[in-house]
Parts: sequence; C-alpha cells; structure tokens
Amino acid sequence: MGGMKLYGMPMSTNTARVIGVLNEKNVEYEFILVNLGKGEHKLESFLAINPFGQIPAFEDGDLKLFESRAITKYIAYKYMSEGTDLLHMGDLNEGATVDLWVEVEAQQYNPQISVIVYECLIKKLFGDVTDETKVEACCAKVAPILDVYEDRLKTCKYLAGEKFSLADLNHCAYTEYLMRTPKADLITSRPHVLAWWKDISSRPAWVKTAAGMQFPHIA
Ligand code: GS8
Repeated sequence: MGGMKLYGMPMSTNTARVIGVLNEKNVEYEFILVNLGKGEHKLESFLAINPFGQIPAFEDGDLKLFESRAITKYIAYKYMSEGTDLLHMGDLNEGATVDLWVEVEAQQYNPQISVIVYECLIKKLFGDVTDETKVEACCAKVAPILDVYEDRLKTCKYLAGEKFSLADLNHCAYTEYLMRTPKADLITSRPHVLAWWKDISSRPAWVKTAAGMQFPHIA
C-alpha cells in the first residue's frame, strides 16, 4: 500500500498544481514519472488509476484519485493542521469563500488561460503554430473575468480574504506559464492582480514547484 504516490510530469500544469500543495504542506510522497511523450498515460497500468488517461493521478493507500483539484483538496484536508492551512474550514463562511474561488479558477479562469498557454507555449514544443485567432478570443473572454479579480483584490489580499488559500494556489500552475507568453500583460496590466501574483508566486513552496516546470529541450 504505502504512502502517497503522485503520477505525472513536473512540467505538466495539472501535475504542478498538486506538487504545489505537497510542497506547501512539506509532506513526503513518491513521484512516479508518467511520460506523455512516450504515451505512458495510455498504458493499462496507468488507466487502472485514471481511466481517462490523463495526468496527474494519485494514490494514498487504497485510495486512487485523479482530477488535480480533487487531489489538492484531499491533501489540503488530510494535512489541514500541518503546514499552511489552505481550507480555513474553522469558519463556515471562510471555508465556503475558499470553495467559491476554487470554482472560479476551475470554471472561469482555467478554460481561457489553459488555451492561451497551450497555443502560445505548449504548441511550440511540437513545432506547431499558434492559432492567434483562438488566443485573441480567449483574451477577450478572460479580460472581464480578470477585471473581477482586480476589483476583488482591491478589497482583500488573497482571493478568499486576508489569508492565502487553496484558491490562490490552484491558480499558480497555469499562471506560471501564462507569464512566459506574450499574453502576460493580462496579469501585469492589472496592478492588484499583479501584486497578488508576485506574492503567491514568491512563496518558497511555489518557487520550488516552478523550478521543476521546465521544458527540457526548448529551455
Ligand atoms: C486535466 C488533466 C490534463 O489535462 C486535471 O487533472 O485537472 N482536469 C484534469 N492532463 C494533461 C496534461 S497537462 O497537465 C494530459 O494528461 N494530457 C494528455 C491527454 O489528454 O491525452
């Protein structure tokens, strides 16, 4: 059975989301490389953990999980009293507000930002050409969403209030790559969003996570 096992690649955003929480909690786990380039995510042994054939996947004893946000929530909950509290469940309203912004990341931010990152950064890995029309459409959709973030972050330091939470952390992986694209101005043009990003990305746990987010053959 053993302890926690994370399957994925450190450069994969959705894997990095989980590594970010593990680093924030400073807990031990085993990392098992599943190389997308070699198609290892479609092997029967991996499909037994995630039948959708995507990284990351996770095991803790008998428990098998996939979907990075379900995994981050499990780890944050399991280690609630160790390291940084990421859930703030001691107060019902605070906990619900963390959940709310976790959903905003998943439902509003990620669908647009992930396409921008894919088009501007990941495609280049394969020598593919960026679809500029798609990128512009996503930028147009995410701009008003980020305006809501800007207004929110004028009133509090972090998305869920005055305390850093899972909601902030879940944004880090894709934003890390967004900042390496020509569309980083989505963040840098909004002073409060930029200050928030500088704060959350300079946490030691994230600095350590981001160090692993390299594309070896194009870096
Ligand atoms: C998405 C996983 C995903 O797209 C989650 O875990 O949050 N909603 C899921 N994984 C990509 C790698 S990018 O990090 C993947 O496995 N792609 C290969 C494929 O889809 O075949």
